[in-house]
Amino acid sequence: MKLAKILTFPIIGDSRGSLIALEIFQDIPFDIKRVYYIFDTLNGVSRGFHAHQNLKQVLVCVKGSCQILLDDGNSKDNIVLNNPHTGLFIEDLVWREMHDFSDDCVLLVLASEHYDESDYIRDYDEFLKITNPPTIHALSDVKSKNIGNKTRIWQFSVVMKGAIIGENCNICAHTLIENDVIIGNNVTIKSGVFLWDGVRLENNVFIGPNVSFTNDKNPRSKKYPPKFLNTIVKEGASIGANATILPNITIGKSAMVGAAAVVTKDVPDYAIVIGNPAYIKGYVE
Ligand code: T46
Repeated sequence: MKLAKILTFPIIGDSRGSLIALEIFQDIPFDIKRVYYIFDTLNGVSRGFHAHQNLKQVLVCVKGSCQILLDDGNSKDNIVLNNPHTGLFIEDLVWREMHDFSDDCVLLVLASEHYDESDYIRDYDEFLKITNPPTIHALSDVKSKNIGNKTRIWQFSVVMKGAIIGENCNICAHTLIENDVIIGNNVTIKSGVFLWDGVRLENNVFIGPNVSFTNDKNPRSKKYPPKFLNTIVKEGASIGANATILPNITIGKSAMVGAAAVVTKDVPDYAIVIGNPAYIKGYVE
């Protein structure tokens, strides 16, 4: 979707010159409560760097030129405003930056609300949180507040309070994530996977369906080790369906664990392991 909504205003011209009239709800798609203009901007200065929660505006460069960057948190658009008959309509929750003002630039702004500093979102990370919140299915039980932007958590998943999950992850239905678990960005966890205390998944890791993690070498009912052993899956590694990963193991960067493999020792970076016990069959390119 193109972010820039361009309005073209009719020019009423005669032998004396030109005139443009802007009427509410005819040329401007909202009730105008405020008008301001930006001019004499110093060379090399940029402005804006914020979004609004509830404010619609039309920007018209009535003299000179400037460049406007729009960003809705997912895509960006760059628009050059350089004439008085073009308006740029900016809706709520769009990050805007104004660059490259010409010396003679006069930027007229028509606004739908009175000035209200509390309506500004001036922090870009906060803006991304608002525009790209995690999607948490109503049928999941998610207690953690540490879940990154754009992450999706599906039905019948349980995520405990202490778990930390990065951005843009996909946590499929029927998964369990305990407290002492850290998951990076862009991680995929397929259904039937339980991540016990001590599991660490770095960015871009793929965990196939029903992969079994473990965190205790001598499990006995109601007897707990002082600390559960860590399992570390390094950046970009993939683990195939039904593989079993014994405790205290590191799976190296971009390594590939075959389906149903039983991993009993560390897997080097880029190694492909298969079988029970898993052995190195080769290396990924
Ligand atoms: C926007 C872009 C396109 C007021 O007191 N009343 C006002 O109506 C405005 C717009 C600003 N101010 C004060 C607030 C600041 O102390 O003027 C100062 C400069 O404002 P700001 O730094 O927000 O200016 P820009 O050029 O970065 O942004 C302005 C608008 O504020 C904003 O809503 O979308 O132009």
